[in-house]
Amino acid sequence: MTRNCFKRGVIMTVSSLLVLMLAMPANAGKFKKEYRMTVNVGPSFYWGMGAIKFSELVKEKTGGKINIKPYFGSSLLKGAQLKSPQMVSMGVIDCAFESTINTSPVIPEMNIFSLPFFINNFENLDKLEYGETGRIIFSKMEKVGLTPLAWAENGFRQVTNSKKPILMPDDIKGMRLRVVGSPIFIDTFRALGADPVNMNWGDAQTAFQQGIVDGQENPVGVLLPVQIWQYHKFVTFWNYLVDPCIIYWGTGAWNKFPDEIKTAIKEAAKEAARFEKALCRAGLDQDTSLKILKNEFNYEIKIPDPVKYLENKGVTVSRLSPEGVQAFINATAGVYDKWIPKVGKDLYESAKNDMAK
Ligand code: X2X
Repeated sequence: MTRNCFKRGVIMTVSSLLVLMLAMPANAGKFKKEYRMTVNVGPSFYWGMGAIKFSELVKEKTGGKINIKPYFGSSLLKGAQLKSPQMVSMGVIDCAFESTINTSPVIPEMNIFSLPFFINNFENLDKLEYGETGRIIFSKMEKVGLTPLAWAENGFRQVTNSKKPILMPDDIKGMRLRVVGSPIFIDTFRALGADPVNMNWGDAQTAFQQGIVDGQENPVGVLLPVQIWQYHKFVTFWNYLVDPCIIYWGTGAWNKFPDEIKTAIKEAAKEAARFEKALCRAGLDQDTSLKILKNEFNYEIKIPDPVKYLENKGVTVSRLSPEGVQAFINATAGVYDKWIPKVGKDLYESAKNDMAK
């Protein structure tokens, strides 16, 4: 190719690019065609329904400029649910609607929610999330390149099994239980003398079906869509720890959004989180969440009383006596000795302060 020929080629390419740019609408090119969101569970879970709501609201509030596609079942991570925060902070995945458990490998402070028998009701949880503790946790996220947008929920985790009612630590001894791959779960169930095995959620359902494990622990919003009664006839509602979710975005990309887009996405996150939390709490907080769904979202939930629903499916639902709770607290004391230093003594104190308010 002669020099002139090359020059002409370059000029032509540049000018055709200019023509193309002029032909495009003002915002095209500024935003991606699709923003990918990782979600560990499926679309029929309350958590998954919240993720769908978030993407719908974002579309609506940004006038169609921002399109989020939820990728369910951690499919962007090949099921490796604990990898979500790294991938979002690196910008490989744009955003997440994720459990604090799945975020805890990168932000150990998230384990505050997994201390056994520490936060035991919605009131305490709300005090933490909207108090000093929540503020500290959000600031920790910002330090690792994650921009938190709103607190959402998976819920208080309840234990299910195929053997017998769990009322005292002795009942759980030797039980093979699927737990999530976060190490505090292994420590807690070992302290109770159980035989915990960790596996990703994607593998867990097969393990229930095949009876590889005797039991597992998850909130109502997970127990219902997996039809846990098919595998486990015993559920203990022990609220032994809670699993909030957080809607978050990778900071690198977030900072490039214009302010009006940031505001619209944040509003969408807050609204979707309010809806999703109400789904997860429906029938578990008297009629508070049922009213939110009906009055604010014009939404009639299919299962307004999850406990009764489980009982109707032949599940024996148990609750711990005060002595039972104390026995479990005593049996898991060692978990606090090991995990408070990891979570941070200050954060632990602030959580206690928030709950005392
Ligand atoms: O893996 C689990 O148990 C689940 C679905 O609850 C989480 O993602 C933490």
